[in-house]
Amino acid sequence: MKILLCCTSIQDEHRTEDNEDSHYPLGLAYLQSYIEHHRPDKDEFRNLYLNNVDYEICYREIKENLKEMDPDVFGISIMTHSRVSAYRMIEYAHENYPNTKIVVGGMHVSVMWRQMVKKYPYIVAVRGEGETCFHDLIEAYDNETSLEDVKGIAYHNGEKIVVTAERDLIPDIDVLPFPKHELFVKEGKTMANLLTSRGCPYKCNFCVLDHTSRRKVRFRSGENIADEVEMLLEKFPSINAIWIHDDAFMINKDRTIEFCDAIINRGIKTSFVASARFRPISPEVVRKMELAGFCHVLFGLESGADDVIRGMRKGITKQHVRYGMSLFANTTMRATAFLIAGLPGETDETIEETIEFVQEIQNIDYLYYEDIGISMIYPGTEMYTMARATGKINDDYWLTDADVPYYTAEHGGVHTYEKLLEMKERIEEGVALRFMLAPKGFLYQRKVIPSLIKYSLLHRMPESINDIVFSTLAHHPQLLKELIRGAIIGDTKAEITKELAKAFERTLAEMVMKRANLTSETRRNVFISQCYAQECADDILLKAQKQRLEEVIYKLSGQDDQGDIVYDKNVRGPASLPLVMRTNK
Ligand code: B12
Ligand code: SF4
Repeated sequence: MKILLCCTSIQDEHRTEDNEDSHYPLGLAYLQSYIEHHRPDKDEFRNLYLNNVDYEICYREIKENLKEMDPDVFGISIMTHSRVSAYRMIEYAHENYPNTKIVVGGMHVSVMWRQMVKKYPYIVAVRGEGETCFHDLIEAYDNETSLEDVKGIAYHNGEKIVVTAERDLIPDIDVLPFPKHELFVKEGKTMANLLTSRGCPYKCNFCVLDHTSRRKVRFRSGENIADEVEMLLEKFPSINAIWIHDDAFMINKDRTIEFCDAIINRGIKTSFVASARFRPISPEVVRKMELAGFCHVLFGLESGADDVIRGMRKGITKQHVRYGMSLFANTTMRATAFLIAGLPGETDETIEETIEFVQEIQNIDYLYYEDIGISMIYPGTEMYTMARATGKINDDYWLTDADVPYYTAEHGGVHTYEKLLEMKERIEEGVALRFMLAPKGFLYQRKVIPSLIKYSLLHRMPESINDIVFSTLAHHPQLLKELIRGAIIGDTKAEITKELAKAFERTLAEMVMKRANLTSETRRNVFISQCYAQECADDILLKAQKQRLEEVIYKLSGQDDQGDIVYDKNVRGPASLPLVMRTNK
């Protein structure tokens, strides 16, 4: 069969710009590899990753591929943020390719399948995990057998919506063939994505993940994951980091250790990044992760206010966070956090509590926020149920082309959008920008300078930051001219933003040194070299990890059993640069 798979544009302001070296849809990569594995040489595939391109490009790509391929099956992966572009393509395919079967799946469909089949009675919706279901569906199409026997789907039979029996989750996910990374990992790409487990036992009030995994956690074995990692590094030599996208990567300590051990024992040398929870955590887990090459862990903190944390049901307390951060403070790994402004229970006081708490944590180990979101309502979440109970939003909302709504009073939340934005900006200023003018904060946050500038030109920023942007522009009239030109024609060249970022950084660095009283030549030089070191952080991190692994391998080989590798906090470099110390000997 000819199968065209795709995911479509995410709504404008949530799109990331670079599609080339970004994350990619493992779900689609898993679907294709599963079918190719179980129906060898039977099908012809095309698989398009279009989340991060604008609507016009997305539509053009899909139309061209439909035309060239004239597929038997057109499958679309849909997130709530990409549903509108998906709707357009469903309509287009139905109108222009009436013989093509349209199948939809993904997070949004797993929740809203009934409404979708009602809206488009000619589609088939796959509910939840897709590999075995999509396979059985393709078989049914190929053999022209009834869809009624395909568990886990919903469709319209001309009279009514048919909902087939629920499909069991794949019990042992080690049996799945590795996802087809090569569809999305092109030459020169530096980051690959990986799933080591599926599912999360929690149900945070803003999260929708239980709809695909039903709160059951399934782990891959350490050896099976290590096989995939080895394959990735061998096949794509440009990769220097692997990003783990599990729903709850560190949820089981023994399992995390098993995974790390498999990586360490095989001497695999790469960096890992993972999203994670602050609980469960232990010194041993953290130590093993560091030895395995983890360089960055992104925690879901969301709020630093007791009431909001309790309300979101993440199962963590501030004490867990303090403990987790103290374990990271002695390592070379960077820990950052996601924060959300405006979750249920948010008030001016809880915002202050969050700022105070993050500042407290920053004294344990500098915690930079990964993103400060404004709480949004996704169907299938507890927040949506709360909002729906007010009568201000209902299931029909998702059938319209309206943007995914923020949790505002207008949609059943509490605050206005302006208030939520103000809350977000207060957190931003309290936990980040205020520190931007202190040496430590500056070093940590240099990577955000380009977005800071963009943001500063578009939004209200703390005076100090705006002043620096404007004084930088005043000293660089050519850049200012280019910026104005770019704004007029709606196309600012990337080099201009980069150059401006550099100039801004120099002005900012001067200001930081002045404020921190780094006046002597020596102190200035130390700071400047710290900035330089930060620029080389990735390189240094990789080298340090290599060195560390060599030590581990040395230790594992039995020649050295006299003590642990420990890191001396006092000799850590600026911005958490790894200075590996051997002690205990
Ligand atoms: C990697 C990732 C991305 C990537 C790639 C997206 C993609 N298309 O896969 C990118 C970076 C583009 C992305 C973007 C966003 N993401 Co995202 N992302 C993820 C993440 C962490 C992993 C996705 C993944 O690989 N899952 C594993 C695979 C195996 O599962 P799957 O994709 O669901 O696919 C399976 C089934 O759903 C089904 N299936 C899927 N598609 C199809 C299609 C067909 C035809 C069939 C039959 C079956 C099928 O079969 C697959 C195999 O079992 C998930 C969280 C998670 N753990 O799922 C969030 C998640 C999908 N993202 C989410 C969100 C909200 C976003 C944003 C829109 C956030 C925002 N507010 O800005 C952003 C966009 C902006 C930005 N700045 O990046 C939400 C989606 C919620 C929703 N209701 O849609 C999730 C669930 C996170 C969460 N906990 O809320 N994301
Ligand atoms: S812990 Fe993470 S994955 Fe689990 S429910 Fe909460 S936000 Fe979702």
